[in-house]
Amino acid sequence: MTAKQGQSSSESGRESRRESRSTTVARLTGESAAAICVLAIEGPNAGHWIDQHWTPAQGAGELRVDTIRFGLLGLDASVGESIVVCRTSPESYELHCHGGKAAAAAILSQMGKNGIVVKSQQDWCVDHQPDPIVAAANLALLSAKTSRTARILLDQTRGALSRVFAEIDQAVRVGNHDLVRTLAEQLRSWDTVGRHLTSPFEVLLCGPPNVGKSSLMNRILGYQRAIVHEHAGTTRDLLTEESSIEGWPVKLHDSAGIRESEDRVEQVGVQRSVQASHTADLQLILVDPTEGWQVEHQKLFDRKPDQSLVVVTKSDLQLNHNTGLPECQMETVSALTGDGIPGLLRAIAKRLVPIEPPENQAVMFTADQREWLNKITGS
Ligand SMILES: Nc1nc2c(ncn2[C@@H]2O[C@H](COP(=O)(O)OP(=O)(O)OP(=O)(O)O)[C@@H](O)[C@H]2O)c(=O)[nH]1
Ligand SMILES: [Mg+2]
Repeated sequence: MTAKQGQSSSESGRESRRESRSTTVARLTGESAAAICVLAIEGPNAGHWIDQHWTPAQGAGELRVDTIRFGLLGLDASVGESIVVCRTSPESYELHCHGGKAAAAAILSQMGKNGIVVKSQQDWCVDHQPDPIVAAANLALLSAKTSRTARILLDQTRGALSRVFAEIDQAVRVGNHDLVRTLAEQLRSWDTVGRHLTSPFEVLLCGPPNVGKSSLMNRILGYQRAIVHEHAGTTRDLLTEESSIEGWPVKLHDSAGIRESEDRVEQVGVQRSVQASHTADLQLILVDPTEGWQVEHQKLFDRKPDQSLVVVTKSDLQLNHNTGLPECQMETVSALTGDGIPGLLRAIAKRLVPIEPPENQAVMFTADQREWLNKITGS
């Protein structure tokens, strides 16, 4: 197995490379709605299809390579879409259309009816990028949620991981085991952040009832997502919302307050809170200063001390009944006034990503890549 095989390569992608004389199209921009969507069309019939369906706003005649022109795409008598067409080579064009889902879907559907092969982004990336790691990075970039994660993936599109994989491959061939071990260790040190470049960190707000979990969730999100009430046991289920903290993608979970209860529904809610505590990347254990540190706090903390951050809430009440708190990093906040929230967000980010990968750092970002490294290093 070679370094390049340390990446998922699409069989169908290779298949489509063989049918090189058909005319193909793919959406290059992400699936979500945006201002602009870019479609790439290439092959012997690309120019003919554009001539048939698109009228430039000014001038006539052939669109020269490396020129861009605005015009109207007419798919049927009633629909006219303003499109910028860019001819990138004799047989390839980019169409820049409205970024809503409907515009691109209508154009792709029409092209499909006209015999043009509509490809997935994955197949397009594989076809146009000989390095499968770079192709995977291009794909991953489409689902990056924040500019911080996109920056790290961009480094991989420029070959950062490919270079280190090739170095490891070479070191294995010549039997330089020390170098293999060193490079593998360096790569694995970025594993946590690598696993979250395309999927968010899971952050749980937990603790006994009424400590202010839902209020803090709302304050972090900036709107009233969860019901807040003085009645203890208000939240019964896990409430999940995606957001970003200091540029890292997170899934925030508000949970039912953990306590002994006779109420069957509340018991299920509590079980879900405990389960979520097992899987969270970080649990914020909330302490109400009027109640202090309780046995439920201790149980949560003992389960995963390295992935816990203690947060004393309701600082506006200016009470100090925080006896028995563990000796650990602690943040103090008021969801009511917003006091301490910026510091809490910084602390969360620091716990999730203690050190940000520097520029051009190789970072593995798929399970295939981690598997390849395990195999080649025999671990
Ligand atoms: N003074 C003050 N009161 C707060 C603060 N945060 C929450 N509260 C109050 O504490 C009570 C409980 O708040 P919630 O956010 O519902 O607490 P919870 O932990 O989600 O409660 P359960 O869902 O019942 O487990 C409400 O009356 C809130 O208004 C705060 O920062 N300051
Ligand atoms: Mg609640």
